[in-house]
Amino acid sequence: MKKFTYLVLSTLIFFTIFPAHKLNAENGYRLWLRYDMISDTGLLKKYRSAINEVIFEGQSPVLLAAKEELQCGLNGLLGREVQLTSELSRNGTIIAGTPESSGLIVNLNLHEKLKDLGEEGFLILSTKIADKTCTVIAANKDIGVLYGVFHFIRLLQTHKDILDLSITSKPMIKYRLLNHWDNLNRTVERGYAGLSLWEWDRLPDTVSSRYKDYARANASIGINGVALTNVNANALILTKEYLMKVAALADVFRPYGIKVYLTARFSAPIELNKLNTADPLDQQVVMWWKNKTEEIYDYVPYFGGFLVKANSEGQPGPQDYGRSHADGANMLADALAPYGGIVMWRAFVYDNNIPDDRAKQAYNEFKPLDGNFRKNVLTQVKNGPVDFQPREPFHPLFGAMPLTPLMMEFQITQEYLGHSTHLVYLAPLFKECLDSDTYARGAGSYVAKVIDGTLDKHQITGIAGVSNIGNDTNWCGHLFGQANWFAFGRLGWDHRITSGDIADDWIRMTFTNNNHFITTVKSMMLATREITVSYMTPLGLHHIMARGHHYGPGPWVSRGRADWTSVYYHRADSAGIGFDRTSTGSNAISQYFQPVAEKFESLEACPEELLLWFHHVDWDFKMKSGRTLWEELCFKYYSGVDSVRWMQKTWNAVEGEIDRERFLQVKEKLRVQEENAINWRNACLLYFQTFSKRPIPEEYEQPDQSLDYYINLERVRIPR
Ligand code: BDP
Repeated sequence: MKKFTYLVLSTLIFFTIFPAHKLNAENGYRLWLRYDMISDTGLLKKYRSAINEVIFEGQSPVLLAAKEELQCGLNGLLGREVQLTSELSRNGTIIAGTPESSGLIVNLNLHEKLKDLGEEGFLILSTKIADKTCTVIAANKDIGVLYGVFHFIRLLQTHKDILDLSITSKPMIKYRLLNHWDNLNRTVERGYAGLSLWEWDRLPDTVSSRYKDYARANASIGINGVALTNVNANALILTKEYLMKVAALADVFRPYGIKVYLTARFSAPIELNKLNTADPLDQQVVMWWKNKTEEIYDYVPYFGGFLVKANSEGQPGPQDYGRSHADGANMLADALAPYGGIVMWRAFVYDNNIPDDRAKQAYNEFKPLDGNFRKNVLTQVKNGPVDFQPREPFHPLFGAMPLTPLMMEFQITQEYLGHSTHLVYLAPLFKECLDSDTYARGAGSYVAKVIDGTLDKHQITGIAGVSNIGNDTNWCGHLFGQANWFAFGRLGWDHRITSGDIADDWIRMTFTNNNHFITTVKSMMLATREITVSYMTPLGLHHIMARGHHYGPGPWVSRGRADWTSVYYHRADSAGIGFDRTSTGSNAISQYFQPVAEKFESLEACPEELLLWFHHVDWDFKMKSGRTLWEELCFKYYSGVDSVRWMQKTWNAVEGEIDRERFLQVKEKLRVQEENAINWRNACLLYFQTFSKRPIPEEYEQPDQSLDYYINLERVRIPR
């Protein structure tokens, strides 16, 4: 008995000193939504005197979620219970709501200010009402209030001034989705963060509390849709049993403004109901999808629509019946239209049987279809013409289909960028594409303007990111993978924000507001994408990763279907290296508008970072640096490795400025990243050297293993 009392007492004392949430607080689970008390006492005092009470009327699920978040954020950050009240009686009152939900807000006559903010926008205003200082978070619709609340909390988390606010904000893109490539058996295609979050076997009876945290995280960065399932789709997701599970998830997401989308396997009518065709012009098939769609909306009234990969990499599609992508997309679009649903039809199509350059195939197939799609169809285009490489030029379809809304598809999961082991901040990659000028309607026709609809006046617009999320405690496998999820959401809301500003917010919210930490880590993050390009695929090289898993180097991959090999892409020979896509080669360059095409065509004008993407270049070609191409290649690979070592030093310099747990997690990953970068460098240079027949300049540390060693490593390596 004595022993028992002792145990209870000691447990009690333990948990008083270390509250439960603190115990596992720094394992990364909380992402950027960490609401610990502000440690800067001066600032805390300021905030405390500025925020006394909250008036938050309204009972809709979205408003209740917003209220809960605001309370939770304020209580945590201010380290005291913030009073909820219904009467305005004190200075420092936060008033949140819409003109419909809140009597105070309706009386403020915000009509003028709200009128351009649409359904999701919000305003945050410091003002005086009846002589009391107030902060108003107002929106036209409930969901705008939730977004406003998250914005306001972010201001506190990032230590911004909150006394004189006049903020209006609304998303630049309408559909902002995560695409989960999650299979029903919970494996995740190209997922490196554990299993799928969706516990299909337990749903709908057991609804994990994690789903709500996932929804909160998404809403906090403006994501308003999730495609739950792999684009390589399984028709079973469309059965009643699974739809009930989907409905349970949709119910959790709905208060956070998040719609659920499903991937539609084109042959589902055959597989599920034994129809003898899936021909999109067959009336039985048309009816099947109409009925199926109706059934889905019965279970999931807040359903968003279908994401489709068809006639690509072996997936079924309309071309199996001699029909076009437009025929297929339109058939689904007609089924969804009565409910306001959309079709996201992917343009990622290519066929090994077509001898043409793979980089050209999507354009060749889709451009002629411009104008043939229904109004509720978006064509979802990957950022580059091949496949999510560390660097690609922008996809030539951007700007080339003025009558069709094109949706951006980025890959957040790092399939070709070191999985969840390498620290690569992707905002600069996303921005590089969005900020590219297509010249489609003259100078200033940026990819971003194609995507946000302003270039060709499209109302429905979209952006998708292939998720890097799994059931690992820290969600993304690598703590810095969280920054890529965060950056994707923020850019979907407003693509004008800089990579640096996004990193700044993320670091402050995720780690600390300590200036030394922020400047040090931010400078590292901003450099990482270029560093990775340098040790993986410098100067426009691409798709030279190991076969299948794409983790390490595999420039020697040569067997099997041509467009899945590395030799197809780098084309190294005794004369030089690179894929000639100029008019003397595959002429992929002709798919770009002028003067972009002209620039890419010219060996002199082509940006060096894309040189080998577009040109087959002599080993002795003089680069801008004065080095030959071979020397430049060596220089890039070596500087890539050196830079990873710099990243390690940079990270070591912030030791002690954050919790040990997360510090060590990152440090360990950086160690592996250095090891991998050396492998990349040595493997690629030794392999390309068999063609160039030139030495690795002697000032560099020489590879200590043979090419065979690296080739063997590729075969045995199981990526972490
Ligand atoms: C490639 C991936 C493959 C995907 C495909 C796609 O290797 O797993 O299914 O893209 O986007 O990058 O459909």
